[in-house]
Order: sequence, then structure tokens, then C-alpha cells
Amino acid sequence: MNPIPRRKLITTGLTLAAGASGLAAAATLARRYGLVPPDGSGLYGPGETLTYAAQRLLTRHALAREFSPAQISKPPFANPVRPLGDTFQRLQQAGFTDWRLQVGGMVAHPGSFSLAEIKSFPLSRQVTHLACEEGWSYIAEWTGVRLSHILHLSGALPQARYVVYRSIQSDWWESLDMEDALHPQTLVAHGMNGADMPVPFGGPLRLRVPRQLGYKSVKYITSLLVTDSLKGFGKGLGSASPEDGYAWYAGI
Ligand SMILES: Nc1nc2c(c(=O)[nH]1)N[C@H]1C(S)=C(S)[C@@H](COP(=O)(O)O)O[C@H]1N2
Ligand SMILES: [Mo]
Repeated sequence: MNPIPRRKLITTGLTLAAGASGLAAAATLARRYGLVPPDGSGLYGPGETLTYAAQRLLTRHALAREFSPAQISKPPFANPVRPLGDTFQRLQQAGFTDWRLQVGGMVAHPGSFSLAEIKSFPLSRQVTHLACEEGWSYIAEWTGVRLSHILHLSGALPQARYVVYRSIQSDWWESLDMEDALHPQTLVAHGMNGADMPVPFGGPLRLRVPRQLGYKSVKYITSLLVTDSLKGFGKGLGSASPEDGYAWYAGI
């Protein structure tokens, strides 16, 4: 079956339902096609569902815009980062040689990678825009390995639906559906503007998700967990963001 007409059909259905009988009807339709985000219930649930479902149907495989090196912002803006704590400082003093990225959950080969291993993996680069929901943004060059490469190496199982990622800052955690996790521009980034990732920007290791708002690009990542359900994580809304009133899906 050719998926495109079907996708058009469903999207048209969603739009018509939203127009004719409100968001709740559109959400019911989205549910039927398995296009409900983890924060798709509750007060803002129908709106979140419509956004997510429409994006997934319309912008599949779309790439975030890439810029030329001449467009890189100087100096790039960095959000102020809270003090990172003793464990981080110890790792930093040792040049991050002991920094590891754990990979677990629904993978054939759970384990961990050192920073050096991650740096030895095939390098991707992109000049993209990072936008904070609070209004500031900048363009930078990011280098790193595709998240998809790490997921393939680890043998992510076919039942996988989401990847949860955590930071050494334990209150920052996020997740992506497999479409964004396997997206070619989604990187485990260790470099920025031609140098190692600076600490204020998330060094030594940061997830970079250029198709979503800045808060999905979590800094200081320490683990990836592959799962088929987000129910067991935090309040079950998919990440820390919806617990603070932000959307789980922050597509731009
Ligand atoms: N670990 C961690 N990751 C984080 C944050 C943070 O405070 N801690 N802030 C997030 C938010 S809200 C944004 S907008 C971006 C900001 O990235 P920047 O400092 O490169 O501008 O990082 C995101 N990742
Ligand atoms: Mo942000």
C-alpha cells in the first residue's frame, strides 16, 4: 500500500474533525491511528495530540534547515547552567576520560560507551538553529555521531517505540519517538563550532535534536534507554517538560 494517500486522508480527516466538532473528535481519530503523544491526555491533551499527529503525518522525513558556516552566530548564546555538582567536577578534572553513555532497555546488547569510543564513531556535522521556547536562539555547527548509529550498534529491538535520555543533572530527562530518534539529524553531539563541546553548551556529550525546540537537546547525557512505553517514567508524560507545563513534542 502506498502510504502517502493514506497519510493525506488521515490528515484531512483530522483537520476536518478538528474544524467540525472540535479537538476532542480529532484526538479520537488520532488515537485510532496510534498517533497520541505521551502527554496526550488531560487539559491540553487534545491540542498536543493534534499537533503531534499532524506533524507525524505531514513532515515525515523532513529535515531541519541547515545553514552555511558563514551564518554561525558569534558568540553563540548559552543558557546559564546551574552548578553541575561534585561528580561532574571530578569527571571534568579527569578530562572526561571516564564519562560513559549507558545504553539499556529494549536492546540486544545493553552496555556503555566511553567518550573516546563515541568520538571514534562516524562523524556527522550540521549547521543548524537552536531555539529556546523562551525566545532566544542561535546557529551553530554541531558534530557527533547519529543517535541511530548507537541504536543500531546496541541492537534496538523492533518493539522499540521511544528512546529516553538522561543527564547528569537528574531533573533533566527527555524522550523521543523512534522517528526522531532514528532521524539523520539527531546526534549524540560532542563537538561544536570546530572544538570539543564546551561545558556551558552541554559538554562533553549532548543530545542534539534540531527538529525540536532547545529543551529536547539535553546537555551532559549519561544514558539512553529504549522502551515501548513511557508509562513507567516520571509521571508517565514522556519527559520532565510536560511535568512543568511544556509539550512533550516540541517540533518546529
Ligand atoms: N542538562 C540540561 N540540558 C538542557 C538544559 C539544562 O538546563 N540542563 N536546558 C535546556 C533548554 S530549556 C534549552 S533552550 C537548551 C539551551 O541550549 P543552549 O545553552 O545551547 O542555548 O538546552 C536544554 N538542555
Ligand atoms: Mo529553553
